[in-house]
Amino acid sequence: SPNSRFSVAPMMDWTDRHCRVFHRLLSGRALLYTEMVTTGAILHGDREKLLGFSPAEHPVALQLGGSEPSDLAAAARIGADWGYDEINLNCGCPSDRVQSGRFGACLMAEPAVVADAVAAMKAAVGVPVTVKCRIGIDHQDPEESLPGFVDAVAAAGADLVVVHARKAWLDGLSPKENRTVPPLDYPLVYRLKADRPDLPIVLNGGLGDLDQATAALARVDGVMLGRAAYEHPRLLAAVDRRVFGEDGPDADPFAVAERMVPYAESVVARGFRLSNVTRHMLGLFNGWPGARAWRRLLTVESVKPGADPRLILDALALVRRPEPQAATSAADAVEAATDAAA
Ligand code: FMN
Repeated sequence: SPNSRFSVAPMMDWTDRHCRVFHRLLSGRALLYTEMVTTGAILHGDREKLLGFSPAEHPVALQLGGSEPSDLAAAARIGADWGYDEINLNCGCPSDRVQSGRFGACLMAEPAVVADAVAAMKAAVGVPVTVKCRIGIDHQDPEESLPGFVDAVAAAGADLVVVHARKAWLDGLSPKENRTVPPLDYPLVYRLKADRPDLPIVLNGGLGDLDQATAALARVDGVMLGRAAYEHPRLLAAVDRRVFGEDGPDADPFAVAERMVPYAESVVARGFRLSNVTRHMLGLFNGWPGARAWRRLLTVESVKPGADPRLILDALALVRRPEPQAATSAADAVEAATDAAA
């Protein structure tokens, strides 16, 4: 979709529906991904809990974990029926639990299996079907294996491929180490794109801010940011203007926080703790005076049973917008350093 030019990555435990509502208030255009949901969970589990989301989150892509084509087709159809705008297949996640079910990054070694799965998903839904992968795993030589993998899934009908530009080393590294230790190789992804003008390719991995993201957009069709977007959500406020060329002011972080109050009220009214919503908002004011007090008040108070969503306004009163000319002042540097140490 045109929104693929900028997306927020699928992240387990992070990009849940509450996080996505928050991110959507910061950017109207970014494509938002769910956490990975396994086919087994969708076929046998509590679908409202696994798949329920708010209309305000659109456009939103459902990421599936699995490898059995008929299960993936059935799960994709259920996802499309729930209103997801895209169905994505996870071929990049390295965790053990995931390997044992034969899905995630280990599928990089089985392009034919992935191609069958993509073909089955395409036959089942009308929305785009996409794949998220690594450049390779373990012993593979990505120069050699990645083009074959990508061409196989494209031939099977994949509408777009997201490439996390590092290998996954399935022996011996934790999932977290697998997001930092294997080196990034952007040039390989750029060449992959240059050789396939008709296949949309999205670059993911290590993009730390919008300067890096927009620079990469000269070479690929889209960028996907994970940790930087989650940890520094204010960067999303400039995406509509800087990536999508829209006129109008960037979303104001104070206004976004205020708009989260009625949303949090609806969540709390359904019996959930306020912290389910506020935990995603802790980084909103990183680098601004009061950011640490904001973070601390929300962290300590919103986990308490019965915490009132108006706590967000109390926390907001502790934050100050930096003076424009003082954006990189010594006071901010101290605040940022204090936050980093906290
Ligand atoms: N990738 C997936 O494809 N599916 C997931 O469910 C998933 N969960 C993640 C959870 C966390 C907490 C993090 C940090 C990453 C996860 N990833 C997952 C990987 C990200 O989607 C992304 O590929 C990776 O973090 C690299 O991008 P980044 O450097 O912009 O963060």
